[in-house]
Amino acid sequence: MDKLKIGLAGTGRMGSALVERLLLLGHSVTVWNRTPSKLTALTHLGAQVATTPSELLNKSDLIMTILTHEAAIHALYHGQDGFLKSAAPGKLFLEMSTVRPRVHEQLAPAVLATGAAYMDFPVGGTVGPAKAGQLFGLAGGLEADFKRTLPLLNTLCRRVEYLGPVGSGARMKLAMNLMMQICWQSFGEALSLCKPLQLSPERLMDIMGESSGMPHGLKLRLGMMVDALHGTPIAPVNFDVNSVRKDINLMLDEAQSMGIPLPMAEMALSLFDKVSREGRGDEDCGMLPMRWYEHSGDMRVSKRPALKLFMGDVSGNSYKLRILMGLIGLHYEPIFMDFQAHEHKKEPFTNLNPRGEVPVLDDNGTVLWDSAACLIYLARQYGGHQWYPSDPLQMAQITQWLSLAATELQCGLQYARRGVLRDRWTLGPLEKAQAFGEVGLKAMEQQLQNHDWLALNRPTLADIACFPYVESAPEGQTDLSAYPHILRWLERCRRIPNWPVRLVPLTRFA
Ligand SMILES: N[C@@H](CCC(=O)N[C@@H](CS)C(=O)NCC(=O)O)C(=O)O
Repeated sequence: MDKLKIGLAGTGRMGSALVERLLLLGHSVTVWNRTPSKLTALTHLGAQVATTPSELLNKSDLIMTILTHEAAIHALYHGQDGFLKSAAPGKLFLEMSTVRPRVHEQLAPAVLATGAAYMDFPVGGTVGPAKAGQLFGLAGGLEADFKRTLPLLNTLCRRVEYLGPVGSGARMKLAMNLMMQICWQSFGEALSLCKPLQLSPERLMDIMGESSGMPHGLKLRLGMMVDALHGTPIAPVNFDVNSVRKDINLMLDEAQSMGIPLPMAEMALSLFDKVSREGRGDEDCGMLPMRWYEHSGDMRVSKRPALKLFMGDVSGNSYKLRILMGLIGLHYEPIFMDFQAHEHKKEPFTNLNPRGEVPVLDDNGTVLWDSAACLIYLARQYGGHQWYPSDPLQMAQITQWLSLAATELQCGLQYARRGVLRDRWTLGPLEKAQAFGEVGLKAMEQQLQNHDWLALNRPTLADIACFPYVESAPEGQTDLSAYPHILRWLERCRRIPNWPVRLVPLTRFA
């Protein structure tokens, strides 16, 4: 194959590996990077340096660009010294960044107007395969351009696919990466199920490697995973956590524009986001399953700092959180607010909750207020799928009752109770509060006529959130004897193992 004058802009990990490969193949390679200091190592290998993108264009027949995001591509092509500033007849651009298809669809016409040709050509595979010419190339553009470039592409890739017009390669790349990116977490979860087996890292990876669910990319890294389990972090970093987050965001944006939900990708993103928030965004994404495995002790009793619950002893909203934490078995430090001294209406408490109300939850510095918000957080973070599953319909069915607990039960039953016990009439006289509370009770009674639990067919956050103010309704002079199904439901709830009782005995008004 003829040696070509090739320019490459964007000498990150992948760009540099490609330059190494091209030089090895004997091509004349000119490089440009926004940060010129990153070019030194490549010049030692024989690459020439261009000081501007337009200089790179002048020195090359084929220009490869591989950048981290859309804004960088825009600047490179449209910027002051960018590629689009001069005519480029006969040249060919190969845009290899992982971006959404529309980035290519928008850029291609501007490139064609300069007389050059344009293809999107993202690749599967990371640094190792790039250096060894073992990538998987995904091409979009004119078929004629693809055919004339194929000899070169074949020297970079173990397989090359032409997928259709400009943007098609990018679409396939997002789809392929989606499967890879969600596998990290499932691998970690699978490993954590094996923990009681106490296998050596070598044996564990050897057996796991035989699973038909093991993706190719992960299989290639099993050796590194063994090292990681022995305490050696994966290095050099091939694909970092923040790059994964960027990719999943692109997938989700693309899917949204097509009206398609991607629930698995969404869940994977939230887990990668969490890792990044912990300051580990630069780590190789392969560390994610390793850490999941290592730290997947029993979440309820691990040595993590205890949760803090700012609460009141007669507070029904605090009681909701106590119930859930009791059922999950979560340890927490109770911090009782001095309501007589109005501690909850002053700093420093109002810095935690500007509403000046309990409950407030502090999970190792993450502060949340509002009982419903705290219930959802605790259920999802520590309670598995039992209390608030991630299925959209089931979530909504439970949330209906969280809403009823926060409106009719709180502003009806609770305000009646507070008026009677404290002579504090928040939204009007007793009868008004009682009447509003009865709207909630009637809805519950109707549901419980045919169901044991308020939502789904098992106890969930719905039951936990509604319990406290229904149980204490007699304190607000609401007689529950007209609601036999509710009374039986209260008993059913109390019989759930570890269901905590109220801190202050019920005062019965009847
Ligand atoms: N929507 C809030 C309501 C919280 C609330 O009303 N808390 C009461 C105790 S149960 C409180 O702190 N009241 C103090 C006050 O209003 O002075 C939630 O669900 O957490």
